Amino acid sequence: MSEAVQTLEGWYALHDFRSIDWQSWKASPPELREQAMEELEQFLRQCAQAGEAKTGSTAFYSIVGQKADIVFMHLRETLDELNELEANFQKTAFADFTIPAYSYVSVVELSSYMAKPGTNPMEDPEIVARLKPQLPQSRHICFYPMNKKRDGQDNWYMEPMERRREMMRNHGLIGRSYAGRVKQIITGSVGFDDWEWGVTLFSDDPLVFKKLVYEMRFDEASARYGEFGGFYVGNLLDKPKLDRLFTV
Ligand code: 76R
Repeated sequence: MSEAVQTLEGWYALHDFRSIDWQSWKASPPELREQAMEELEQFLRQCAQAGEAKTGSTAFYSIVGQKADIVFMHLRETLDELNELEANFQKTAFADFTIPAYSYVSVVELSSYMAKPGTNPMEDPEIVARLKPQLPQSRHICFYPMNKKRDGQDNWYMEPMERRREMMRNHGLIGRSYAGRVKQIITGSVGFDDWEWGVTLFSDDPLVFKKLVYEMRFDEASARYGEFGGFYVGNLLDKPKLDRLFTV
């Protein structure tokens, strides 16, 4: 049996994708729409409080294309809190105008392929900050789930530790060449959701997503072993954009 890599886990993650029921939105009276927007903003303010208290973080983006219209990405200390957030949102008047489109449950994960031996990673403030990250307010988000292949000769989980470490080193080198232009959050979802990892990228330039993901396709860890689900890409929903989006 190949040796399993040790992983460190941080905050639990929920990516909650919704579509807007535009027909109902356009047909509803202005007072109801106003009430809905107020309750959405109140929900977002509650979410922001977790960030201020450093007990979590929430990002809110619009999604381009027909897979969904908006996404909340929540990071919290427990799965229970994620459940509560889901319910709190459902209780808002705004939620009545949304249709669930997709969701993803995972936990922020760092693997130890590159860990320095003999050190306690939980004593390293940099590592703790990566396990409990404040989500950036970058202009764009990109999310997709992925697996490492288990198919005949191409079985990641049968590769010896040293081979996987070597491949992850090369993967990390490509990633690092994008430092400052992209922030990546890898969340593990084995046992939680339909794929093995969620990949969430933040950048001010959407072309960085395309170039990074493309370059990685040529790297063995992705070229031989990467299997990918649907890609979701979108734009930061700040207050002016939010108002513009829902004005009819
Ligand atoms: O933690 C580290 O920084 C060490 C290096 C590293 C690991 C162990 C690293 C760096 N990643 C690691 C693990 Mn990654 N990553 C992805 C994708 O589209 C694709 O082909 C792959 C999707 C991207 C875009 C990306 C970006 N990474 C992982 C794992 C877990 C594998 C396992 O445990 O078996 C997955 C699934 C994964 C996928 N990675 C980086 C990046 C970037 C930008 C970096 C550099 C980070 C930095 O140094 O700041």
